[in-house]
Amino acid sequence: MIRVSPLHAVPDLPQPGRTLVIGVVNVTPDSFSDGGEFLDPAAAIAHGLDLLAEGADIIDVGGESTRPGAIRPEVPEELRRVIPVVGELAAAGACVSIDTMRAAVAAPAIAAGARLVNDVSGGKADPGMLNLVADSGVPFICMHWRGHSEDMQSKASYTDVVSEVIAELCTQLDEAVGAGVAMDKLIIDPGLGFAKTGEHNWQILERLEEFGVLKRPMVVGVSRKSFLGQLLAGADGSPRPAKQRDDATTALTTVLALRGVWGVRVHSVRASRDAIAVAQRLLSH
Ligand code: PMM
Repeated sequence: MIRVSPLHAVPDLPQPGRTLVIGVVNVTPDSFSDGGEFLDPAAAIAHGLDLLAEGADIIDVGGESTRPGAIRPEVPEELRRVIPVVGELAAAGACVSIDTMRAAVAAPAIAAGARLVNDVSGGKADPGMLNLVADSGVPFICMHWRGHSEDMQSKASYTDVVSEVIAELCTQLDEAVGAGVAMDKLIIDPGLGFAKTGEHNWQILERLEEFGVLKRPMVVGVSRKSFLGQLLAGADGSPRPAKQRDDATTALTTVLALRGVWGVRVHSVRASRDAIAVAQRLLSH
């Protein structure tokens, strides 16, 4: 079996000895699969508690949609969306991750109890982010990123997507370490769908073990993404709707767990836990 890298333990985060499940709570009006459902903080908190009960190891709370073409919220609006949700879920005992590209959101989120920063720009969108992460000492998900959602798909151009994403991630990791972030707190993410076509995503998934050269634990987010909608398109060519992509997400979760990824970021937590249990059983001998 080809493995990405051993299941690293990341300090200060859960260490269940299997691939972690990161449950998604999007407190946004416009995320592609659940936009508007959890914009009310009370609904978002209830959803986070449901995901916790289903077995999520980490709850990832985000207030900015990153769907292609999305318009960014102002900082006060992003704060209004996420801070009460982070605070309540942390108080309920959840390990909470804050999904933001802004230091001005990450800092109060950490103060409210977030234990991990998930920055889809990997520190590139906000010059203050890496210093904040270094100073606060929390682990950091460093995702491959080429630009904001409004025009990122125009940057989906590669000669060899896998080697270029690895090289660019390597630069992003160097920047983080240069800013003072401890190497053992860094988690990588290839950023599927971010400045990448469906074909690019599949090539990355096929060659995931090449990311082992970076020697960091890896998170992968495939859940309900549009390349699965394309794969499962109907006879008329129309993509499968986002909410009907969970079975394919679960199939990929099994593959990712067999390859030893550190974490999967998913909307459907129980199904992912089941898939990981199957993979774990197969890996145990
Ligand atoms: N994808 C989305 C949002 N945040 N974070 C990480 N680390 N990796 C991802 O792939 C990722 C992310 C977009 O998906 P959503 O709108 O369903 O949350």
